[in-house]
Amino acid sequence: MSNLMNELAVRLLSGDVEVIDLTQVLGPDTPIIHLPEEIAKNSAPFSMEQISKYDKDGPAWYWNTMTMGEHTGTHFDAPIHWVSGKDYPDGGTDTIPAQNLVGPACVIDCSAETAADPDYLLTADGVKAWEAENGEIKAGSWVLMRTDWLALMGRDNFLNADDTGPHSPGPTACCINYIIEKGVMGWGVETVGTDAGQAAMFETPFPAHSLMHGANKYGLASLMNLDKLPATGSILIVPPLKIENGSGSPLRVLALKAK
Ligand code: 23J
Ligand code: MN
Repeated sequence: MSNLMNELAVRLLSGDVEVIDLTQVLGPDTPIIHLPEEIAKNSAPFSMEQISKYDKDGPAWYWNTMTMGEHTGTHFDAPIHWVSGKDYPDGGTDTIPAQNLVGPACVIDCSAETAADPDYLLTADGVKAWEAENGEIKAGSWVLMRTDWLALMGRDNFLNADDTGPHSPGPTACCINYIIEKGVMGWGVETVGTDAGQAAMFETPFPAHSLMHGANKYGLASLMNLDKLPATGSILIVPPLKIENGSGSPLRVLALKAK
């Protein structure tokens, strides 16, 4: 085992193991979800207030106070985020076992389908087709849906909303049930939330939220750079802030990948 860590250290230092950043910049222009005002309250956008900048308020230091919702930008969804996961004693950002926050990634490329149809839904059959090419999804893996969404829509049209609501890709309920059966750790996407834009209207509303969190599993939203990862073989590092009783948190998402 010590050989393994030594080898990893050598390969990180030589650049044979690359660190890929899957995180969007977090700032006032970071896209956030917008829920219909009639049904729900919305989250505060990101803002920052300067405390000092090497000036009279702090002569040698620069720092800020930040305000934002837990589900802002590239962020982690904990099981207690959803009512279906509310009773898991290890389902909050402070109680999730650290061992669950580093693990292998399976990247399913849905970029062509999404470019053709922004409401594209990944099905269980789509996942099975990926497995036929790349091998079975192993228990403990993260499943990541690559859509190249930021490059396709830009920050300004990230929600892609019209009078019929937001239009962005996501999973079907069958897809989520299938990966839960496989024993996955979590589900990650490049869109604003883990569910499709139209998921409020599904027969099982918000399946990535209700089913995943109901099974004590995790979500990642607003990822980017999934096009830089191989279909299998990368390791994801996804620790949310240790917020007491937190439902989620912005985070830096990193992946390790052999060159
Ligand atoms: C609250 C209500 C509905 C949704 C969400 C949050 C998210 O997408 C989220 O960031 O978890 S769909
Ligand atoms: Mn969220």
